[in-house]
Amino acid sequence: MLCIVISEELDYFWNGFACMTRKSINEECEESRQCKLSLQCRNKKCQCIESNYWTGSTCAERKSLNGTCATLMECRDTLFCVLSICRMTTIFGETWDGYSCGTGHSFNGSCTTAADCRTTLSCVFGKCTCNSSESWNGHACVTSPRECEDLIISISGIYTIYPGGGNLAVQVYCVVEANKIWTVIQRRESGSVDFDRGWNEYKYGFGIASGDYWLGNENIHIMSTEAQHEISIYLEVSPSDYRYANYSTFRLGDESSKYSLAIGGYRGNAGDSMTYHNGLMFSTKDSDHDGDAGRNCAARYKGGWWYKNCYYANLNREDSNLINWRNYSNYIRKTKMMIRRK
Ligand SMILES: [Ca+2]
Repeated sequence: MLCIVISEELDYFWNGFACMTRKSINEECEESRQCKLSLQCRNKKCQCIESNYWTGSTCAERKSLNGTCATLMECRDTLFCVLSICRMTTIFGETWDGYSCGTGHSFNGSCTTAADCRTTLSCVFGKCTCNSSESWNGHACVTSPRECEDLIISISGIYTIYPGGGNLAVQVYCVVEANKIWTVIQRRESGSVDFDRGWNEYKYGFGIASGDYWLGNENIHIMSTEAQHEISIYLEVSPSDYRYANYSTFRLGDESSKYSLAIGGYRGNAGDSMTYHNGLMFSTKDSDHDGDAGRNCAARYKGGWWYKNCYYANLNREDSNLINWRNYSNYIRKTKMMIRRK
């Protein structure tokens, strides 16, 4: 266990039995933690991500137009290292679009036909744009990632997804854990975002992907009805006291159903506090669809949720800083709700 504590982050990783040396560029791998930091395991080899090059000891960002360079490798694709500067080719008509050299206008540039646009772009209503199932990643149109699982990633972090494959870009936190990629729909860690919000804010989402947020009932509905999803709920009282509740079924109805919840198939070590909420409608302080005729549960506990009379679990509760999970604790400090396709 010593290598985990002392130098897991540096040159070694724990393979379940022993400390193993992290692998270098182009060495064979099965997952990214086997590779040296800054390398990712892609096509079973430790590699730099596409926009980077290997310096001999680490991955570094390729230089943009007019950046200093020693070799061609250090310049972005389509640039050449000439007299120690990354320069454009001299092919007539090429321009720099902020990412690479090429002919034609970049994304959102004006056009009459697709020939006026960079490759992969179409000309729609006089503007260079991607077709509806694709999105612009800064240099090309690519199939829109509908949720985190569609991204080619090996590190947890903030990424852009397009729920339902539409044009609406949403920043989201993706968790990569044990070879599974999850889309975080709810996160409370810093306590800096107020969860006592109204119907429309819960509908469209609030907060920030780098901190606390609610992804939005509309996005969650779209994602969870496109394909069958499971959910993993993380609950933390303190760094040494945390639990999981996983459910093999998770789906949110549309707005006309008041984003009603379908959840079931519990497993975990937090106890099952969500099955109580199965089949219930979402309520907010300004839109009461709970199972309690005498009061407005969302107003009482300050947070939107699938209330009945009123709850067993209440992870959006703002009242008195008491985030609740009946079978575990009333003093939860951090929560994360994340989903993936089954
Ligand atoms: Ca009520």
